[in-house]
Amino acid sequence: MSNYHIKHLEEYWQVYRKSVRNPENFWEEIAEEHFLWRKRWDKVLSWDFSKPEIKWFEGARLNITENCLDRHLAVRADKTAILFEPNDPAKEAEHISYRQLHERVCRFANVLADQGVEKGDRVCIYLPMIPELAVSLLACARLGAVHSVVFAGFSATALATRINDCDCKTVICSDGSYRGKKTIDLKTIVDQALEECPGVETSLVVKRTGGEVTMKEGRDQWLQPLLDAADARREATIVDAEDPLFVLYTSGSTGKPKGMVHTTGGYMVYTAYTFKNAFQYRENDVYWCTADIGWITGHSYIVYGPLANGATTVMFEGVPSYPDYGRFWEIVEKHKVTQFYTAPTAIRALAKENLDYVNQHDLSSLKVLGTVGEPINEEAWHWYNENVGKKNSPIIDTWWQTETGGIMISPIPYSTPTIPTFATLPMPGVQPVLFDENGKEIKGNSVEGRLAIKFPWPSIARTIYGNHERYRETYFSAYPGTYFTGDGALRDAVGYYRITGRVDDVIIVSGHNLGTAPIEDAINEHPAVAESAIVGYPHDIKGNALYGYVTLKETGESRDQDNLRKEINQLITDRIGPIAKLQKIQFTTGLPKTRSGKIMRRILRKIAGKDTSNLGDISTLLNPEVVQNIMDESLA
Ligand code: 6R9
Repeated sequence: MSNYHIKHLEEYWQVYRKSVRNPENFWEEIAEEHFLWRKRWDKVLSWDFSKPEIKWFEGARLNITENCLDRHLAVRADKTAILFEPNDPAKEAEHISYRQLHERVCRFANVLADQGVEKGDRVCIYLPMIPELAVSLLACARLGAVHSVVFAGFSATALATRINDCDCKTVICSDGSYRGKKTIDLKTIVDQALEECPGVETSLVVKRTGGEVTMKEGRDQWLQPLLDAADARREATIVDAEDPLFVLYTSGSTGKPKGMVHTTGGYMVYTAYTFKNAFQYRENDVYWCTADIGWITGHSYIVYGPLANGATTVMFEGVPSYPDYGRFWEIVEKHKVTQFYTAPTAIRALAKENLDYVNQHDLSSLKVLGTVGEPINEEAWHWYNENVGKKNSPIIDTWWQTETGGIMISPIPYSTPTIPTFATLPMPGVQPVLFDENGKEIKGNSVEGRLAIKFPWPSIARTIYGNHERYRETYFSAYPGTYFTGDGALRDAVGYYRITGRVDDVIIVSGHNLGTAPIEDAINEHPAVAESAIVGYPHDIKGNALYGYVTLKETGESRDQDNLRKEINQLITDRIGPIAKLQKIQFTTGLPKTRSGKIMRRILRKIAGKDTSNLGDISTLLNPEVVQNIMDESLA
């Protein structure tokens, strides 16, 4: 167990040095000691970042659900695996034990198998944060089927694109969902999406709200009767370590979303190891991550990482503001939560409210506080530290990505001294490097550059579904021989990392990655729009908000601009989802462009952020006069 649980900084450095000296040995020891393999690997790692090709634990055979469920039955069958806290605070929380979860997963897997789902098939899951969501991921994994979860806030068009991109024949959805006071009619969104998805043969519908739905004959079936009739046992399908476990979409700076493919063995080892260490997880802890399972954070740190460790993982259906802004803290108190993991945007939103919402609750059970998704600003960090942690719970600012599968840079709580806004030190086995704009590595400390990783770790995504060339181009071409993250970072005098934000056209709004290109495409569909450009600008709660510059085909004098703004945001809501709506829309007579026709977003970003004192070099602009017009009419 020695290298599984890090207990102090000196030990961190020992483990880290060892992990970098010989990563294969390091991960092999962990894989050997802590997991159930049906067959041992022939080779720990083979890799070539130029192809790119990465294989961990090649030749090994396993099923991840045996690791997350079956093996716990002998030692903790009656322990709560999932603690489900419903949207409605008046309703009882549901404690699902390992035994019960195992049974529910087996039944669900049998239902999927009856519907013809086989190893390797992709299954789309579009569900709210209810236990069936976690169960459906595991049921797919039980069969060796590949889940593709789509966050249930995405629109019908966005859902259809994702279903078609990885050819799902089966969709798991619900009639509706509860979010605070609202009830959302999810089935109608699915029905709309499926009109564009000729390949979908079956949809299984979970009854959650009891709202009225239309069930399409021959395609849609209620899930519950099928579960009731299914056998409660199901042998796990044994797969190769490098067989895909899931596809999860993330925004790119251009083009359609990228279906990141994660495989089984390495993903399991890395998420389990990082869960245990980054959260200093112990057997009787109650761990809560507030993310949605529709994002990577939920996959790795609500489902797989915690369950592989036999942990109790809280799943919360609702929102932080319902019935009031004390909901998170009420849940922490009620379930005596020990590790709490959330996003900076949630912290900022709660910090705006009356402190009584926090102080009314006993938060003394907390031992570790985590954040993820975007850089945390200093003010939010201090608020979290003082009011939630009472300066007694270390904050782990965890940096990672959908592509990395697990936490890459993070303090080890109670070992690594923390500094606000610093993600601090790499996890064992992770080798960060910084590059300058000319592609030269920046060595030494007190430096800033673009963040890349120079050696594979077990949970790195292996490809983009159906587009390996795009995978190579996006991540392995900028700095040959390394994985490029798309983020900027600085390394301080002692070697701590601080992530400074995206260096590409991805904008992080309330922790959600949004590519500018698909939003601009949606806007440009409006018949009155000639052209548009989206940039991010600083926002108190969301971190960044979206500012859209839109030029119209005819000058807008005669048009009702407010109405146009509404129509544009409606188009974005329909094509992508409400998370991508623009906070501000400015109609302009033109967009600043280089002679080669590229929009100079750098300038637009400065204007949107009210930072116009130094616009930098605008001499390469084809139309410098529009810059003054845009500034004069700026909404900022
Ligand atoms: C896990 C997750 C990835 C992007 C990433 C970076 C930003 C995530 C961060 C952070 C600063 C942190 N990001 N964690 N930036 N500090 N602790 O969020 O995955 O949705 O793919 O987003 O989020 O810019 O590149 P994903």
